[in-house]
Amino acid sequence: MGEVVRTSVEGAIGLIALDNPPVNAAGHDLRAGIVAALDRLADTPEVEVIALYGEGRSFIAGADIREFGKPPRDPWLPEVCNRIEGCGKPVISVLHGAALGGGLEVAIATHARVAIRGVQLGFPEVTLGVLPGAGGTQRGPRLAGVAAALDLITTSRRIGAEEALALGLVDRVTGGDPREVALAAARDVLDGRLATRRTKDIHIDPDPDSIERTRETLARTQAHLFSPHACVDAVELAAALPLEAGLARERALFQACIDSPQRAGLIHAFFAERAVAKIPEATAQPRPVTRIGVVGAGTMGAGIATACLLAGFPVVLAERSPEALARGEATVARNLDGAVTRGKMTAEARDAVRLATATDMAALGGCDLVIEAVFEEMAVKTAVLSEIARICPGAIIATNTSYLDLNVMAEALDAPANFVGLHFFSPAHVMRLVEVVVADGTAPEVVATGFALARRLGKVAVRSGVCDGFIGNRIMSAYRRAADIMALDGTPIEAIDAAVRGYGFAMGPFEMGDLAGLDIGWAARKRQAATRDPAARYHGALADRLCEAGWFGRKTGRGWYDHSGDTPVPNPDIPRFLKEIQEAEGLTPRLLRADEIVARYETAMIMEAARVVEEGIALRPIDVDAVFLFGYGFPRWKGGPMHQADVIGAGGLAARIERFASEDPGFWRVPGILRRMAREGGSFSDLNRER
Ligand code: T1G
Repeated sequence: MGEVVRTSVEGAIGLIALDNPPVNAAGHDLRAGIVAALDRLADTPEVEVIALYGEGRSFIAGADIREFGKPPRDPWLPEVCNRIEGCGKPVISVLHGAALGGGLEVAIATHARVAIRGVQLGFPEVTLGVLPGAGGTQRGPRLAGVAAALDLITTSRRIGAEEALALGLVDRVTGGDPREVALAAARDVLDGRLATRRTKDIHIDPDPDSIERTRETLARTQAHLFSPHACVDAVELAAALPLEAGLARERALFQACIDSPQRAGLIHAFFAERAVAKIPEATAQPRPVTRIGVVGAGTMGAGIATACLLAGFPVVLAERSPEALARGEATVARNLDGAVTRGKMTAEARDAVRLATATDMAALGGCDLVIEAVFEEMAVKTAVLSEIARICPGAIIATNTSYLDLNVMAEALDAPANFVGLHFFSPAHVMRLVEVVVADGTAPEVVATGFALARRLGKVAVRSGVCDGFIGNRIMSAYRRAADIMALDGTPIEAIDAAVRGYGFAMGPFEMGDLAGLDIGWAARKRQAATRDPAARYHGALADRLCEAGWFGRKTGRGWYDHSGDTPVPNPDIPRFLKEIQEAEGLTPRLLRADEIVARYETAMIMEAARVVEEGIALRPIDVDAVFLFGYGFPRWKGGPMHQADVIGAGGLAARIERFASEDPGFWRVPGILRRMAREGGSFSDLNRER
C-alpha cells in the first residue's frame, strides 16, 4: 500500500494529499501521516500556507469504523484536529465527495474550508451509536451556531455545499479538481482574498432554548437511544467552557458512547448492509435491464412497479382483470404522489414515469426482466411463469413468492437458468429488503442481475437458498409461533405486544398480524397441516377461531384487536375462545412477565435463525441480521438476531432453550450449531469472518 498521505510544495504553498482508498477513512496511518506532513510543512521555511485535500472519490469519510472498540492508537483524531488548528501557518481544506464525521471535524479544525459542489457533509455519528468525538460538538457550534449544530449532530442529516456555506461551515463553494482548487484557494489566502481564522477563537451564543427544545424532541422520539442525548450534553458544554475543557468533556462522553452496547449494534448494522453484497456470484456479469415487466397489479405488484418507476425504469404492468388493473394503476399513482410528498421524487420525474398497463400479457414483449406477483398458489404461478417465458424468451423471470418452492416452479420453465426469486417486502416501494432467492438452476449472472437491480432500486439484497419462507418468513414463523403459544397459555396479547415494543420493534406480533391480515397465516397453517410435527403443540387454535369468525384484522375491522373505535382494543371474544381452548387442551393458564415474554420471543427467533445459517439458506449470520434490520423492523441498535445471539452467548441460549423445552419439547430444540458453539466456544461473528 503506497503512502496514504503525501506532501508537495508549490512555491509558498504546502500541499497535503490524502490517499487512503476507498474513502480516505481516518485510520491510524492517515492520522499519523497528517501530523507528520503538518510538521514537515510547518518546518519548511518557504511554505506560508498549507492546503489539505483528498485524492480519489472523497475527502475524509470519517474515522475508520473498523477501529471502534479496539484500543485507540496515537495520534487520536482529536489530537490531529488540535495540531491542525494550532499550526503556526494558515491551514485550509478542500472538501469533495464526502466529508463526514471525523472528516468534517478535520475540516472545521482547519482555518478555512472550500467545498466542491456535490460534496456531502454531515455528522453521521449518532447512526453509529457515538457522537462527533474529534471536536465536532465544540467547533461545530462555533461555526454554525448551537441550533444548526444540534440539528446536524442529532439527526445525522447530510447537507450539500450551498447549505454548508449558508450555515458557516464552509467559506467558499466552487467546482473543479481538488488539487487545483487547493492551489487556487491557497493563493487567495496569500493574496488576502480568502480570510482564515482559528475556530477556537470564535464566540458561541449559548442558545439555551435550542438546547431545551432538542432535549424535549429527543425525549419524545429517541428515549431508547443513548448517544443523541450525549450529543446535546456535549454541545451545551461548548458554550460554557473554553475549547480545551470542552474537548475533554466531549472525549469522556464519546467514550461513554463507545462503551454502550448500542454502539456495537449500530456499527454491526452499518457493516451488515455492505457485507451482504459479498456473494459467490459477485464476479458474474449482471445482464442489462432496461425494461421491466410486472405481472399482477395487487398490493405487491403495484408496489414493485412503483419501486422500479422510482428508479427510472420503464415498466409494463400486466393484470388479467381490467378492474384489478385499474385498482393497481391507482395504487401506483398514490404511491408516486406519496413519493413526491415525501421528497423522494420530483413532480417532474413523477409526471415523466414510463408506465404501460395491459390486460394482455403480450404487452410484456421486449421486457428483459419480468417479475410475477400473482396469487400465492403454485398452479397459478407456474401457469403465469410459462406464459411469460413464451412471450419474453431469454428474459430473466423472477417470482415474488414469499414461500413457494422455486425448484418446483422452475420445472415449468425451459430455461431455469433465467429464473430467480426476488422477494420484496410490503410496501415494496418503501421497505429496503429484497431476498434474492437462488434456485438449483439459477445462473450466476442472473443472481448478480438480481443484486444489481436491487442496488438500482436503492434496496438491500440478501441472498437466500430455497426453503419454506426463505430467511425472514421462516424465522418469523418461529417467533410468531412462540407468541401464539404464550397467548394460548394465558398471557394477554396486549401484554405480549407491549413487551415486544419495549424490546424495540415498532409493533408487536398481534398488532402486526392485524395489519398484514390474519388470513395469510391461516392459509399457511392449513398448507402445513399435513406435515405438521405431531410432537409439537399446535399454536394456531386461537388464531383459527378468529379466522373462522371472519375476523382477519384491520381489513375486516376486527382480528386480535377490535379496530372499530379510535384506538384498537383487544378483541372481547378472545377470553371466551381462550377458555374453551384451554379447557379442551387441559391447559393451566399462566401469566408471563415482560422479560419472560421477550426471552421466549427473542430465543425462538435466534433458534430458527441458527438453523437457517447451519443449513446454508443464509450465507452468513450477518445476512440474517440484514434481513431483520431492513425487512422486519428489528431495532437497529441491537444489530440483528445473530448479533444479539453473540451478546447473550451460545451457552446462555442453549440453557434458555432447554428450560423452555420442558413446556413444549416439540418446538424448543437446541440447534446443532448452537450446541457446538456452547461446547467448543466460537461465535456467529466468527462465522461472518470465515464465510
Ligand atoms: N470506516 C471504515 N470503512 C468505511 C467507512 C468508514 N468510516 N466508510 C465506508 N467504509 C468502507 C465500506 O465499509 C465499504 O467497504 C467501502 O468503504 C465503500 O463504502 C471521530 C467517530 C462515505 C458515503 O459514518 O457513509 O468519524 O464493503 O460502499 O456507497 O467523530 O461509505 O468495500 O469493504 O458505503 O460510495 C463517520 C460512513 C464515522 C461515513 C461512501 N463516517 N460511510 O458511500 O461506498 S464515525 C461515516 C459512508 C466518526 C468521529 C466519528 C459511505 C460513503 P467494502 P460504501 P459509497
